[in-house]
Amino acid sequence: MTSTSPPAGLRHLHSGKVRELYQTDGGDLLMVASDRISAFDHVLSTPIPDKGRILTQLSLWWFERLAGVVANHVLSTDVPAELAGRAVICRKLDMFPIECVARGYLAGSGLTDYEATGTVCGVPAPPGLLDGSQLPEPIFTPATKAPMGEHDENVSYDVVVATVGAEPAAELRSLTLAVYGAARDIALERGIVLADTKFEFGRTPDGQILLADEVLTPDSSRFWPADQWQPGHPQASYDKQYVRDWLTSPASGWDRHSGEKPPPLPDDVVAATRARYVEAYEQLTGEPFA
Ligand code: Q0N
Repeated sequence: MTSTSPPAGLRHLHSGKVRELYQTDGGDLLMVASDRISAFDHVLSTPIPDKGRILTQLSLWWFERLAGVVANHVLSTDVPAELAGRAVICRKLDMFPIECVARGYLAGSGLTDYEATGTVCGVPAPPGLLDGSQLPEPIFTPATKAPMGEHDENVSYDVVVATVGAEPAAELRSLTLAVYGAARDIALERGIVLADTKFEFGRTPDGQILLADEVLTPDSSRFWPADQWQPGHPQASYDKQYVRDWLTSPASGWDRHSGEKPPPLPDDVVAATRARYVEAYEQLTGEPFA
């Protein structure tokens, strides 16, 4: 299922790389996950069958498991039949324009920053850490959303304070670290290292801060198989490794720095990638993906 035709009569509110948001007649939102996949900052032309359903169901599982730590924006999964399993009705919130990132391990832009400055996005870190090392304690490394196709920009905590105010900034940091810590413990029990993850929060009219968006999926997080975790080199991506390996191999004929669009994926890469999403779902939840 890959269709992104707008649900009948609903007002389109926001397009992400792989998700669409609509406003319902009642003023709530309909969030629809597609089967699209992105790699190297491109949305690929080949969908991954069931990806939208897998990530939606995984996010719902997490929301339930984390309900004691933070309330969330989900209202219902009662959606039009053609969107079954890959859409949710959620509360329309006043969103904080901040990507709330928690990092427990060194990777990605955190690693790049550490190697250049010895700090991780402005937060001091001890010397001697390697690619993939666990940090002494999880840190909050906020970012602001970049236009599509660009990387999010890491910002200092002071910028968060200047953007949302001191009290909300402290609450966002504290919630981000609390949710990350709870999710990291759950994931590790299932043999998965949750290296880092990104949350979005919004506020209700009465001032309550709720966890929004889709959470703790391979699209918003780095998951590493715990039994293969070994600091000192890049950890294999749980979900997109086959896609990245093929796109950077001579077989694809594509140069990621050419400015050209990536080519369509071969069937075996699609199948292996779908299997990785299913495996992430099943390993985390302990349930078969129906
Ligand atoms: C919403 N995005 C993704 C904030 C926007 N529950 C909600 N209510 C209102 N708006 C949104 C949600 C959700 N989920 C989420 N756009 C609108 C883009 N983010 C980027 C960071 O800043």
